[in-house]
Amino acid sequence: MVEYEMFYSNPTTKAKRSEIRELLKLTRKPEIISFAGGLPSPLSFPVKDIKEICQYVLEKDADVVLQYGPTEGDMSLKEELAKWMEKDNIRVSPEQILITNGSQQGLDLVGKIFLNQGDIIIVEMPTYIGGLQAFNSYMVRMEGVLQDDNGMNMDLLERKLGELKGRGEKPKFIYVVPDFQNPSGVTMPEDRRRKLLELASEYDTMIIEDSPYRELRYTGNQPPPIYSLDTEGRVVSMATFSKIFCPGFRLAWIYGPAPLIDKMVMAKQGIDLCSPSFNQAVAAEFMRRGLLSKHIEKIKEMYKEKRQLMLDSLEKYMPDSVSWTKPEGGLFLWVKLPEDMNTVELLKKAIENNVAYVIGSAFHYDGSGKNTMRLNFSFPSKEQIVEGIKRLSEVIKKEM
Ligand code: PMP
Ligand code: G9A
Repeated sequence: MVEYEMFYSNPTTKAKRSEIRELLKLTRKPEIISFAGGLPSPLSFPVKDIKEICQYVLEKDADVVLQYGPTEGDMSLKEELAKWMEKDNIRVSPEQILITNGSQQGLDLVGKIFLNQGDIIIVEMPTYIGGLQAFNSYMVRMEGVLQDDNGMNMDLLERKLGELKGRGEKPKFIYVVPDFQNPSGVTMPEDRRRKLLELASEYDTMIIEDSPYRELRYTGNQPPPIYSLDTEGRVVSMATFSKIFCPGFRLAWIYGPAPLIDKMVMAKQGIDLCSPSFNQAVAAEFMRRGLLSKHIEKIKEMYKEKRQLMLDSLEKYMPDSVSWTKPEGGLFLWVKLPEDMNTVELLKKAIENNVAYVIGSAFHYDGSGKNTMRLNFSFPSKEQIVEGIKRLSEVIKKEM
């Protein structure tokens, strides 16, 4: 027998499975009501338009759309994206955009161009599990900064940066999900975004702004993207088609200072040569026809109702000692149980009762947050939201 362990690289030896990806297998069972995965509602997929556009691009451009494409991404898609982002005061040339296979690849590319083993990065507590997984594969040291209802706490960040400086260390970057964060659902207001930029400048570090949910605002006003406030070239940002179109296309884009995008292009060449030409052509045509903004309006209507229903159901069924965030957009909210409760233990019971969530500790680089959980409200139907929250509340009450 071959002892494979002897051959593995250090990152592979250290690697852990994603709790979400594992849970997704389980929640495919039809009897389980899943608040786990961050999946769009399948009812939101614009199937008819996609069918028609597939036919159109094949008839018009089969020789191009079925061929390899440039690593940088399809120019007509990048032009559409540059135009699209102008509404948020983001001014980028197509050369500053790289098309990726989901933002998940963007996170890996950021890791590839910036991270050496042992480097320090700063993450939110809690933060997106896929970010932790991507950056952990570069064997970095993570430092966490707690969030409050307005995202990463800037006083704590300042203290952390000061502490690190005192030890002669500088983080490579600060990773934030500023809009309807995954997992907490909270949004960073403009003054915090400005403070974050100020601190990044003072301590000479970079900011990675990961924003898959910005377009999905159901109430309140949108603060400007961090990228749009940056005057020094310290921000690399990413956005994705996954939550506003369909994740099965695996299409996203990363944008930032041209020299950094150029390094990421080289890194991507060694990974997959290019993102799928066909998917890019369909997405570009979807945008060209003005369908993306119409589609977003439609899904916002859908998710706005679901969010409200989940908030109302929590209010109605949860015991008083349980609290949760009230996100103004996105796909998630974050539930806190009393300190002495453990959502890892509770998950087995929840699943026995046919309801699932993601344990909060999965979103903490240090495994803390044992009394927290993330709930998704976009994927379940309205009936499932009410019934699932009822089931979950019963499981929690029994455990108290
Ligand atoms: N970043 C964040 C914060 C996310 O929530 C997700 C998806 N859940 C991703 C990145 C990856 O998305 P995708 O690869 O589908 O674009
Ligand atoms: O891993 C996936 O399927 C994407 C969803 C991410 C999430 O649930 O945060």
